Amino acid sequence: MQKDLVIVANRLPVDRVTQPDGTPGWRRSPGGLVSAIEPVMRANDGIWLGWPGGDDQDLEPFEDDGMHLAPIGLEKDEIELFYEGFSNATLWPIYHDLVAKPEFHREWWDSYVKVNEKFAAKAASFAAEGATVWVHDYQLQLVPRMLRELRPDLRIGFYLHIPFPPAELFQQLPWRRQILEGLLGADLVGFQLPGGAQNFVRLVRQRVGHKTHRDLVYLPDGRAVRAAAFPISIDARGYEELAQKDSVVERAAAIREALGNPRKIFLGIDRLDYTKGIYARLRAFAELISDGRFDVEDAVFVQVAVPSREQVEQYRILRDDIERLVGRINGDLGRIGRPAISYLHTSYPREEMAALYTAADVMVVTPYRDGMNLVAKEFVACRTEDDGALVLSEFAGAADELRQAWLVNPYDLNGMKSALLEAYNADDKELSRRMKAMRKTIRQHDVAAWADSFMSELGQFSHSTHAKAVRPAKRS
Ligand code: GDG
Repeated sequence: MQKDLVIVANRLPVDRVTQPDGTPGWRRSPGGLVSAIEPVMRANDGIWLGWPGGDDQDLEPFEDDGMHLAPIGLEKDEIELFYEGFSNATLWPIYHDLVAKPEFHREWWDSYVKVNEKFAAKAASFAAEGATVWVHDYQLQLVPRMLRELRPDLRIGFYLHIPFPPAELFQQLPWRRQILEGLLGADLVGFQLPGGAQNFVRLVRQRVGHKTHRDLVYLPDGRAVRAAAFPISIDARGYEELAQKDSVVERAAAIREALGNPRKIFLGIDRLDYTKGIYARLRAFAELISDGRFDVEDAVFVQVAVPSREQVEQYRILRDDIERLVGRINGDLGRIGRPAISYLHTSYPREEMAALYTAADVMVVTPYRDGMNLVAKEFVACRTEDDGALVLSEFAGAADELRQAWLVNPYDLNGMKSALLEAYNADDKELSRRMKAMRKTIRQHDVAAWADSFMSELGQFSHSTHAKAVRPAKRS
């Protein structure tokens, strides 16, 4: 089964589930990436390769709702060394400003190389002559070069979903050169922001010694690699429609009611990750109550912390820290039936997410560093009445586009307190002016535009006389 378009990502867009009759099956995992890439895949009869989660080994390619998917199994030790280790405890902290201390272990690196080889070999076997392969994210940075060696005829794109760090941090990586060379196997390397692309080009010049000019890297073999920004987005129209569904509107009212109809609801929704700044934002909110600026009768903070990477030590410590803080704040400041913080350690269906976005008055997104942050964009898309306030970290990629948010430095507690207070007190006219502008931006730059611009840029490259043009997605 050879295809003209191959998507390679760490995860498949489905999760393994046990069906009501006890047999194993698949459930589509929600998310912007799937809705962005699905139409391109359909238009090009593509296939998506990735790990389905778990340690099942002998899974065959299959079709799910018209999409071709090929599972790549990871062994138990690979999950521990490649995924939890090198990907999530070495690369993730280095690429996020050292918010946590990265660990360097040679056996983690060895496993990273081995798993990247496995993904590259699988991609090579599914790609037709002159096919386009789009590799995703920090877990697979060596795949472009490995794949290029196996299949020089392919057109290869790579997209990094997280920030690409400045040279001063990246240089700490004992395997920095191999990673840069791995990425240079691609024709087009995409980043969230122009700064990431610039960091990459500068590092390639300094560390690998290739000639560069603006966003181009010239390789000794005559190839040129382009590094550019393609800020990812969401299915804005899909969220708008969801937020207007009767069931969602009713559910939003029920949520407000269940919280005791306070004057203002603050909302945070994040994967439980130390980059997201959950702890500091809850402290800022609690201080506003103890300072007498908010009253628990008038204001409540709903924090949804979606379980994430629970096998990694730092994530377990973070969970304990946050839960201790929430307990202390509620114990000190709450009243009967009126906790200051309503804390939920769980994940929700998309409809419930939309109801929360609609029910909230002030959305608080304060990561220390974030590639983009789709939650901020989803909140904006759901505010079809042009109301609601967004408090957004300057260090989230989304801050480049959502300039009308209350932008904050998440390390500055007093600054965050002022922004929360201003957002709480803003009048309707001010809120509407800001939200209108943000909604316009999100509608114009949606995820379909993101995927189309990456694919059409990648379509400029060709290494084979058989190379096929990538067809743009047919969108409704
Ligand atoms: C990485 C980068 C970049 C969350 N909880 C639930 C749920 N979600 C969905 C959200 C949103 C997505 O997950 C989270 O995306 P973010 O962008 O906020 O954050 P990361 O997971 O860290 O993603 C990030 C992104 O990749 C894309 O390139 O923006 O910077 O770190 O779509 O809605 N969805 C459902 N239930 C939940 O409980 N259904």
